[in-house]
Amino acid sequence: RANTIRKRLADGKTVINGWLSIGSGYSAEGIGHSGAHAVTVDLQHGMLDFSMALHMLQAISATPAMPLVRVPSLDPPKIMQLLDAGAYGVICPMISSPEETREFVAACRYPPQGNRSFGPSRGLLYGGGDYVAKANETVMAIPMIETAEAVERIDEILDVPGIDMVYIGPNDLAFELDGGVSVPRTKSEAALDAVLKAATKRGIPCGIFCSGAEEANKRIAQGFCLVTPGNDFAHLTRSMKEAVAQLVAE
Ligand code: 3PY
Ligand code: MG
Repeated sequence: RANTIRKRLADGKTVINGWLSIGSGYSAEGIGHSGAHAVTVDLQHGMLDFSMALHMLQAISATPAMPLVRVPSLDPPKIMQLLDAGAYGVICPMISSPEETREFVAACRYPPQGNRSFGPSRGLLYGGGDYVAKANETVMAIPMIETAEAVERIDEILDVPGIDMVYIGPNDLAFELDGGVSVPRTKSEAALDAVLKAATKRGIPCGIFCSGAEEANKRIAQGFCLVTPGNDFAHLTRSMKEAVAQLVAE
């Protein structure tokens, strides 16, 4: 099975990415049918673990969306297990150096390009019989840029072969560069724009987490190729609040 995110990016099209923090196969399946091109199961900040992520990846398989995961940290065995569970791309938080980038990319690739261990499990069920042969060109390695050090070392990071995209965490970056998330984001906004330009110049697509559709549209106009227009919990609670506010009730 081809990774349709790669095709959209190659065609210069935007990728809309759903974001799952609620541990539920049912809601993963619903978000997968929302029209989003990709859906990310978040094992860093989401309220879920590996066994729930497995069910969610199975649920996403029943939809047109491509299954991605965000791992909790740069932990190669965990990354490999989630790839074996059928993730077609891995977003890895807090990547700050070329050394970490190399370790991350290697975990996503079978030898000789990397050191992913053999045991494709569900990757075969989702990907098909040629999964292993094609895995290195199917699976996407997506380091997150969200630390001051990563911004400083962005050229060295982008020089590491095999990066398929970089994904910006604007909130951690605001903590690092502006000293908070509820303060003017002058430095982090300038930094993330510089990262976007550096990546784009090298032909590396750049994605970003957004609070909702309005911000996502601005990021698309800014030049981002993949946007996450808010997570599942935000959408659920926002629309319930709107419904409650509309009710005519004593
Ligand atoms: C951040 O904004 O730091 C993120 O990691 C978004 O998920
Ligand atoms: Mg973050």
